[in-house]
Amino acid sequence: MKIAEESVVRDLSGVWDFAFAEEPLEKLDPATVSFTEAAPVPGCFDTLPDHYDFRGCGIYRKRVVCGGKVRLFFGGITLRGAVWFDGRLLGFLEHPLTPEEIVFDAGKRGEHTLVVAAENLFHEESSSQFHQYYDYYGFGGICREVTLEELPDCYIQHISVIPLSAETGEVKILVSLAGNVPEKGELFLCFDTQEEPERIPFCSSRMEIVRKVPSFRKWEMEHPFLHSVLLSAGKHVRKVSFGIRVLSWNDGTLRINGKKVKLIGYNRHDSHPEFGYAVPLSLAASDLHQIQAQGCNFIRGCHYPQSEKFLELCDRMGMLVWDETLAWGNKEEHLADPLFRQRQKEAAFLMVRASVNHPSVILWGFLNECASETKAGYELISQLRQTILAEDPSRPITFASSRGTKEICLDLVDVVSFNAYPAWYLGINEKKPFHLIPEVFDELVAFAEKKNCANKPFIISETGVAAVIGERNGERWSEDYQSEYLSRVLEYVLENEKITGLAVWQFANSRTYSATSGIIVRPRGMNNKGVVDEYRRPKLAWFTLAELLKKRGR
Ligand code: ADA
Repeated sequence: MKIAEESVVRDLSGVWDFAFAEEPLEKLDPATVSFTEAAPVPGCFDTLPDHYDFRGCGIYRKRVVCGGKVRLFFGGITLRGAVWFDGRLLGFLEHPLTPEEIVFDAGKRGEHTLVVAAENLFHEESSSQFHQYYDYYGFGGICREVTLEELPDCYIQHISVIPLSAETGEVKILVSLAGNVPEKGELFLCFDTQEEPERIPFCSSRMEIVRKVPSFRKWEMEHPFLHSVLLSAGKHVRKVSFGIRVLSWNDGTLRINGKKVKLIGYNRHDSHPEFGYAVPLSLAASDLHQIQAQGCNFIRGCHYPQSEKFLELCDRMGMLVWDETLAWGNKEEHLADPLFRQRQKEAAFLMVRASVNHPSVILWGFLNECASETKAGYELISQLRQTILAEDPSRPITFASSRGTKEICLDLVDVVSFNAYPAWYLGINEKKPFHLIPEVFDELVAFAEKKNCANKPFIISETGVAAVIGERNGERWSEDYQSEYLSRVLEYVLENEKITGLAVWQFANSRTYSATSGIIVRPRGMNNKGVVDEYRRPKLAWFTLAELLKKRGR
């Protein structure tokens, strides 16, 4: 017996009708908008010549043929979104660059009008999820894919596959059904390595199924083998891919299928001056290939959830990823704000839900460099930990701290991660304060040990210095200074058993703003700490690190 093919999910990418308005989302009435332009989806409207750097709302319209119950999926909208169907407001999308979906009744099958507005205005109240001061540019648009699926009465809402054993191939499959779920029914399940599907009776909308994948192969960095499982409930059929790899992290190291790994790689913004956050998949693939060919195995996806397609590439290539919710340097008043908290928890839930089946994701993170030395920080971090654990207990949890020895949340993480910039923000009165590298990092390792974290892996989640391409005078801002600094950091990490990972800040220069509080800190409106520039032209450090990694057999 064969089970039916996967249900059709339509990708709505392409050219949409477009209009720009200065009003905020709440004031928009799509009925009064005249759509005189066209714009690409995915795309960021403020990278297009006619609307370059504009702040307001990009309003996108598409006619779609559908009916009945419909699921609209948005891979990532910035900075906020709203969705109308035939003029009816379906809801707001409040989580920038985070996968969100809306299920609604589309009425009679036929042609309908879908309008999606993406607003890139800054809101400075403490509940806001994207503040102007964040050190990455607030591009606006429908940055990632939009898909549409017509759903049957009872449908599969979510499937997560948690690998339990890399020895036996045992996995736990969590399935949730939604819509008009019958009191009793039957589910069909079929792994890619199975001939005949298995019938599984159900009497609830949530099921937990533990099975051994027949004739399984492990997912390993060198052999990233993927399995899939097809599930059908009535007329709805969904398939998900997953990998069989088990993580462990309780002896001060990180292990994949029992093997110790040293994480070496980069922070990478999924952004580009010409595309904003709508980075073409081929560019992402080229970045990953370069990084892997250099001898690295690790990407910290800073500072927002990574797209499904990016993670799929990483799954296939055997790259390891730290995935985190969108945030940056949030202050105590943000962390204490009930709405900010609620949205961060929703964002963590949405991120884990969307990406839980990607074997490449080996760490969940959130709240980069927040006020984690405060009580409000402690409370929110603890709540985020609970939110993530409830969805996925199989991966370690971390966040990048910039609070040094003032940090108070280390008991809430599985992996200790610190961002530190010796030789850039520190030692500014010295010409080459490279002696600070071991001093600063040894102190942080000792601090973590003192806080009873010796059994937790330790990661340098950011370190780097800026270099303006072409500048070769050996001083700060030059390629030589960056090259020397990063090669010393890399040697230090490779030599040091206590350090499990390094994510250099950063792979490519990324767009931000020139000034913070009126002081010019980011020449050209770029964060210039990339080892390649924003167009991926390598700086000296790129070659130095490649050589060093090669010499170390990586
Ligand atoms: C921080 C932050 C990064 C970037 C970096 C820098 O550590 O997490 O996003 O802003 O500093 O370049 O200063």
